[in-house]
Amino acid sequence: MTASPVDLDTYGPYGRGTPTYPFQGRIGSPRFPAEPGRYHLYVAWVCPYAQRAVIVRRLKGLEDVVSLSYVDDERDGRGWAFRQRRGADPINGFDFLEQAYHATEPGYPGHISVPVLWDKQQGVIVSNNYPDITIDLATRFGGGGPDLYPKDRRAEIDELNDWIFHNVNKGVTPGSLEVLDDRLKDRPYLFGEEITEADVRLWPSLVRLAPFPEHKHLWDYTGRLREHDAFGPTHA
Ligand SMILES: N[C@@H](CCC(=O)N[C@@H](CS)C(=O)NCC(=O)O)C(=O)O
Repeated sequence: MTASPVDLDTYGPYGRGTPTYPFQGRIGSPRFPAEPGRYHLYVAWVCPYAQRAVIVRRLKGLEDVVSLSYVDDERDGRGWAFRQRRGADPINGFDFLEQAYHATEPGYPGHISVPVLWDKQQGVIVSNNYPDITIDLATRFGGGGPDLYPKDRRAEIDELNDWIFHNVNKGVTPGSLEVLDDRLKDRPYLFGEEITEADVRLWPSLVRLAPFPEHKHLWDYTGRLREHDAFGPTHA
């Protein structure tokens, strides 16, 4: 089954609730061991926060380890839903993503966000806390690809990620593109020769900006990642 079409007349527009993060399980904890095949990602094609999880899954070669599906691109008052455009929910047959929340916590009052990491074995949400999801995908299942969160650079990566959140992800602040452009003048990625979690945090915001070729290094960097097969196919 899938949800009926978006119907703003009947259901009104989606009303964003207060962000709450009651689901903050971690892969690798006793409750959620890092077992291949056990977890599923619900993401939205249009959501840059969810896009990060898609990128990391691909970078680490986890396509056969963690399954993934998309909610529809549009919402009405019923929130994220599964429709024909992106397909039915292959795991639970839900029509609406809120069913995953209510299966986890009956009467759950918070807002319904993507990405969601779902535990197929216990039938509950592990996490909807997007920064934890990418870190856990990057570090808990082995997998190939770059070390996105190298132990000796975690503090620096966390610090830059925080800056990226406040100066780019939430809206570009004056001067921030110049700072990034300067940083990238002598390196292909934010931390040097290898892609890290910081690049995964930054790029989904950059590809949504109007063209900025005056920031040549940053512009080239955005194009470089666009060519990367873990990044490019995640964006229209
Ligand atoms: N701070 C965000 C992080 C993730 C996020 O923004 N996801 C968006 C889509 S890009 C979402 O599903 N938000 C829920 C909402 O709009 O109520 C949130 O929880 O809303």
